[in-house]
Amino acid sequence: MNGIIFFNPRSGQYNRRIPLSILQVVASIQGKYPYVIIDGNFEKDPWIKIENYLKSGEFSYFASTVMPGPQLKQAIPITKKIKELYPSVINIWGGYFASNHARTSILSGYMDYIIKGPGDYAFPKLLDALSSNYPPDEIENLIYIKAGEIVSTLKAEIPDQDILPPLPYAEINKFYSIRNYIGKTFLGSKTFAYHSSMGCPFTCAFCGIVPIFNARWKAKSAAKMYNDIRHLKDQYGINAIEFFDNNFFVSEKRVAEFSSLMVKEGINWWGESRIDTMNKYSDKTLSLMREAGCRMIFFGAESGNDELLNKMDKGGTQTSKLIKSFAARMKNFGIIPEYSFILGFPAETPQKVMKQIDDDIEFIKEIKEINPSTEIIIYIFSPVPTESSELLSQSQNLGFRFPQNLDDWLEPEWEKFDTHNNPLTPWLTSEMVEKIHNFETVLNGFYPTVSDYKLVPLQRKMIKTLSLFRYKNNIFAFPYEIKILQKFWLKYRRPEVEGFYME
Ligand code: B12
Repeated sequence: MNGIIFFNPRSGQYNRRIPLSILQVVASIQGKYPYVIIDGNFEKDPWIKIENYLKSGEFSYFASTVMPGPQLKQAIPITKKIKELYPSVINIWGGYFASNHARTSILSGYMDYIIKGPGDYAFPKLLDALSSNYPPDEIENLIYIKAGEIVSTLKAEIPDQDILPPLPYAEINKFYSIRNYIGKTFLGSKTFAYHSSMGCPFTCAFCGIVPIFNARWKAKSAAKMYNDIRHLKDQYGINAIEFFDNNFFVSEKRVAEFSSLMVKEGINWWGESRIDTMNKYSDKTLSLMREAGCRMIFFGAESGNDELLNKMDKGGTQTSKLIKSFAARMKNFGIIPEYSFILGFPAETPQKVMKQIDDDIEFIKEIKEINPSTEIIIYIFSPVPTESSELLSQSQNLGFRFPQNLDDWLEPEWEKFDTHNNPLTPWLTSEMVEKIHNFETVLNGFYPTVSDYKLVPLQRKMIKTLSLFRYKNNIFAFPYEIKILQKFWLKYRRPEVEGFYME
């Protein structure tokens, strides 16, 4: 009896992306420990299955992945209940929330160990130590309590991604048909998720991955990726891929090599990049990427305010001028730029906070003038626990504090915080948040996203016509007519919270 219950908490209403976080950890213990997988996205009440497994007495470990936001609503109460009802079971958390809020999490007493960062080596080593009763002190990426003190072991190098064991797709099929995780998006009828690299070479002060990877990045080779994707195509008929990497396009050489391999595969793909990185790509590489199926790329544009870009340590050579010129350049290659903006940064006075918001609204409209096909994603700034950044210290000077108790994260205001929807930071008034949301409504009315492919041309035309006067004249207040149509007629789906619309 040393079975593991792996848990992927529900992450919203619609999400059915394959839980790569869990699958990659499963791969690290494949054949060594018995296990079951529970995906909260497919369970009305996951506790029923979890308790049945626990009652069997065959399971010693509960291992959950925990991202910020909705996943906490299942991860916290279930982990707490296991500790209360099955105290001999060892609870282990991993993932971005557990890593970034390790102290608050481990002090809750609900989990025994936290894996901070990649778990590919740390997790199997921890199980080996626990099942052979030797201390886990030498195991890297580990956080736990010992003699009342929090122990945080050394941070390990990012594993070589090419030598990691293959993901056990056939295994998850035993628990949930893999067909559940393959769906129609605007990219293709059989869209699947793939992760080819860990980390990111940059240290943007608003990004939750920085405290974990500190500007380190490691990736699979183009050949390895291509072979994996060929396998998915042959095995499951995949014709579209969402690359879930934090920064897929770091290396032009890797992307060019991969693209030349993908040219004849008829697979469309999407991934995340930086504007200044990709602006260094040659026209030849950008054309090859398009030919190879690259349809849209997510870019962290963040703001048209150069002072803010500096304050958020965006680094590199990203400026408002480059953000604009790059949007124009992308028109030549038929690849849709998906620009993500963050509004609502702290500033000395409310007037300055509102001016930053107004300026970025104007900047976004300018980008749409330059390249109307640019997709716009809008988030509202919510601080992340970086070691130290001007942005975090300014936020704290203005009174911002993270919850001190794990259960506090279950309060509704903190879920909205995590989803960057309405973070209620001390410098943001409801009037400011409303303005951002109302602008977003009018913008999405005038320029509905291509990713919501269920919209028919007539619907797009009508909502655009209806939004024209407001959009052109910056009349964003109380856009109820657009909201009602988006909600009840279009059932409009924005990609921000749960990814691209998938059927
Ligand atoms: C897929 C994804 C989603 C999917 C859901 C995935 C799911 N689990 O069901 C969707 C689209 C729903 C989603 C939503 C959100 N997401 Co998201 N998401 C991702 C993404 C792109 C990929 C995650 C993944 O599969 N990675 C691949 C795996 C292999 O890597 P990994 O998760 O790091 O796992 C390794 C380690 O972390 C560790 N580990 C992880 N879990 C566990 C568990 C155990 C037991 C152990 C031992 C180890 C372990 O070991 C693994 C192997 O090394 C990441 C970015 C990224 N590249 O990771 C963002 C990311 C996790 N998301 C993020 C955010 C902010 C959100 C949202 C809050 C955004 C929003 N505004 O609403 C929402 C949350 C709302 C919601 N609906 O849940 C942030 C979190 C940053 C932070 N502040 O902590 C990330 C990092 C993106 C970013 N760069 O900012 N997301």
